[in-house]
Amino acid sequence: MAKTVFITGITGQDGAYLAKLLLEKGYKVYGGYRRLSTPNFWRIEELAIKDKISLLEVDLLDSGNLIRTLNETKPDEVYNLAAQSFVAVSFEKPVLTGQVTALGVTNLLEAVRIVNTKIKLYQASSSEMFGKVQEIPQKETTPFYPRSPYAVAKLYGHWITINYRESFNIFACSGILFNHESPLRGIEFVTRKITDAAVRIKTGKQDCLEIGNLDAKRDWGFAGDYVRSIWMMLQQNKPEDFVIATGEAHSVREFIEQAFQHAGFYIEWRGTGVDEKGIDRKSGKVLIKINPKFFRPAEVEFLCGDSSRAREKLGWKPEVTFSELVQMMVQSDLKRMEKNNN
Ligand code: NDP
Ligand code: GDR
Repeated sequence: MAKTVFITGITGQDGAYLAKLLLEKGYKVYGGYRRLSTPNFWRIEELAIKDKISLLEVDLLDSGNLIRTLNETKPDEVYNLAAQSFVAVSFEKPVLTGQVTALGVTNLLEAVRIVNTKIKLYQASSSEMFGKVQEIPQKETTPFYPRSPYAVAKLYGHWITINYRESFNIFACSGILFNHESPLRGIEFVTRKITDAAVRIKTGKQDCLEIGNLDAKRDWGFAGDYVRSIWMMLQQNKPEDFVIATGEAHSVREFIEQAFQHAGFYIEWRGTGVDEKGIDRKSGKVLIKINPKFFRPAEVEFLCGDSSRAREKLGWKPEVTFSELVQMMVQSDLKRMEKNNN
């Protein structure tokens, strides 16, 4: 019989890719979205799956709403992808971030505990929990050192998931996913901000890109590859936590250089610190400027994961390389620009 799944955060990047994957696998998919004055379904529309998903208004902050949702949908698997997921905003809205990204997980776990402890649950943990890294590369046993209210909230979500697994025998897994990007990435995150700007500058719609810390390094993978891993985690015989990463770290600077190259610009760097600028070699124009407003009160300088456990036990590996990812994102933004002319 076809399995049923309930996904929180269906309007986000991972929600869209995961729903597509599970529909292809024959699941009946319920997707939870927050009520907004203007619906935010562009990702599931872009993947042409909106009509195949049963969409439900669900908020992680409302426990009764979650209990009723699980009672009505009777899922075999629940994927908790909803969160206040933007690290920079978490410094401005630390309480809201804690309510949604931390306590929201407990609300959902309680709903599982009350409705049916046989439901399998996935919790979206994050490499941000490693923060000021205590070991290179980071793996499941690396000690955590969160550096933002977001990361602190995710750490709570991570441990409460483990606690419910140990206390109530719930099949709950936590995936410690490193950064994963795609053409569906939110524009506020650095990769999509860069690819969107490169295309806008190329088409004369923007003068330059204002950016924060150029030297932060991340282990960037492709979201399509990463949602495969989270489904695999729930198909195991016993619940376990996994690090998911490519094992390669690249800087924001490198991401800019490659993205701008795909848009036809060769960036040369001049100056230092906040005065550093990225200049187009051909025209001499300044295309990249530093704006300290994009610096974080506490930064995560370097993340690079070791996903050996997932590769061995799940048989997972990433398919898309860093260069392919950058190219895919620029090309998709170019296409969007041509289509919408904006
Ligand atoms: P997005 O920011 O794209 O999506 C987050 C989703 O959460 C959106 O659908 C958002 O709804 C929803 N949401 C926010 N608040 C609530 C709430 N109170 N109740 C219900 N839904 C809510 O994130 P991603 O898809 O990139 O990430 C998915 C999950 O994985 C997140 O938990 C994120 O923290 C985590 N993660 C992501 C990584 C990445 O690199 N992408 C890496 C590691 C972890 P709306 O559209 O209305 O805002
Ligand atoms: P991150 O992603 O904080 O790693 O969290 P983000 O793309 O926001 O930042 C990555 C790095 O780039 C630096 N940076 C900038 N970031 C943004 N957004 N805007 C800028 O202008 C800019 N300039 C430099 C940042 O300082 C940082 O070092 C993402 C989210 O998806 C989380 O939800 C997830 O848990 C982690 O990835 C893994």
